[in-house]
Amino acid sequence: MVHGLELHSYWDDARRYCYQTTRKHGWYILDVYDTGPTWGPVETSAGITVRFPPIATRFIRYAKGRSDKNNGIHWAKIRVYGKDLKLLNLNSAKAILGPFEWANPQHAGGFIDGITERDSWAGAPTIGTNYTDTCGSPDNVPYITVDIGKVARLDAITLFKWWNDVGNATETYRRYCNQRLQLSIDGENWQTVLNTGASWWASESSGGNTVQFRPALARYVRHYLGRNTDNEYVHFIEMKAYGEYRNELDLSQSTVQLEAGKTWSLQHTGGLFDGDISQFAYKKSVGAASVSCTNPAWVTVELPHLAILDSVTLFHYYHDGRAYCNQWVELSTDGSTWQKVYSTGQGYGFSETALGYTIQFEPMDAMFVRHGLGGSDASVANDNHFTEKKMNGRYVKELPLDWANVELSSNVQWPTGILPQRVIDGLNSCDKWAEHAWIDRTPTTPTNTCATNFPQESDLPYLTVDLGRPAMLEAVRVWFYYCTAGRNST
Ligand SMILES: [Ca+2]
Ligand SMILES: [Ca+2]
Repeated sequence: MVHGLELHSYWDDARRYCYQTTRKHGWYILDVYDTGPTWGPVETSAGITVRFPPIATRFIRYAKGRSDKNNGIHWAKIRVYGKDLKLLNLNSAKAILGPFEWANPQHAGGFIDGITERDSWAGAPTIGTNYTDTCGSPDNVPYITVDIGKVARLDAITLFKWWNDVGNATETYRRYCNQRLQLSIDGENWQTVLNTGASWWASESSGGNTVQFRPALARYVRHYLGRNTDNEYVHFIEMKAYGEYRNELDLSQSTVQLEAGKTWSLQHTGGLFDGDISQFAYKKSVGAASVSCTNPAWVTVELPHLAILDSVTLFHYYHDGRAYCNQWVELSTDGSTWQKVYSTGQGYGFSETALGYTIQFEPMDAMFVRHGLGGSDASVANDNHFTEKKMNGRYVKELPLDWANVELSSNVQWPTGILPQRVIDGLNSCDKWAEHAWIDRTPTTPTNTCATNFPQESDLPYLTVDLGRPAMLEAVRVWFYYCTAGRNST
């Protein structure tokens, strides 16, 4: 998985280079940097940093033109940032053959048995002489669906087929046409990440061929495969997936807030995370009375740490198959700015079941998850029941700051007694405020507003944390003086 490049060139005379590009050449599918005919940035000893969303890749091509100082083209160094791909364990996966006349339908599992050797073809799904594809109709292409068993984030997929190392009259190595690879969360809606059409795709070899795509959530992977350059047989040998299974967050340390002004008939907030969704579990969970499709009530879960979430599953009372109206879910990192990821409007949502309802979305930072719920279509009462919540994602890991140093800015006079390292010592007690970084601007500015105290951004006091070494940062959390209620900083 690669997410950044550092491109170094000759830089001593502050030159710039044009026509710098990682644009597609042949089968390269991703362009992460392209200056076109204009000059790129002035070169320095730091090089040029290019950032992009993570993608699995093996080859990086970097082309460049002349500089604005002379005709010379100098590549000095390339640094690549990322991490190795992680193989997904497919032990619980099932390979399901499409409706074709397979030579050996009993060997469907050979597609995901971990064996990639060419000679293992007889123990892996094969279409034999009964197939007459000419790389023509895409409707007549054999396929296999792999049900991974649960939703995972997939980063890349490697496909292995029968390959030859001796060549033939027209092709050095065997190639296959009509290849498609599709991903799906639910087995119904598919995202196509490879489609060769009638063209021959990449040459086959013992290492297989890896399909490159932006990381995607999927439980089902479907692979279509046509004939090959040697003959009309179709040999699926193996599929390897790279990525990670979704991780269920431990919510036991969360806190819950119930919307003010509503009539909460049940307020057992711990019941939202106790795993119990049995028929009378609602009595030991949370519910509001007098709700309706125009008068929902919300529950906010505050996670113990910032998390990167990719789904939320909602459980309500379901034992009579009821549906609830006016449902929504929104996420926030600070509890004040919210992003909606689900809404039924004032209408009814899904019919409730023991599976709950899972809302999937692109991985998103969140510390607060708010869920609104109106009344139900059950005739018994105008109340609602939140019985359980589950969330998938991961908590953001705190970076140890034991190599770090704090430096105070030199554009202001800081009070004496400040111990800058206090800012990263993990403690934020109110009685130690004078030892943390602080400054009082009142004597020089009689009017206490942000505009008069700090007319220029260059007047602002600041501190710098030197982490001591480079790190991939995902979030920074800052505490200001909070020991007097109602204070805001700008
Ligand atoms: Ca195999
Ligand atoms: Ca529960």
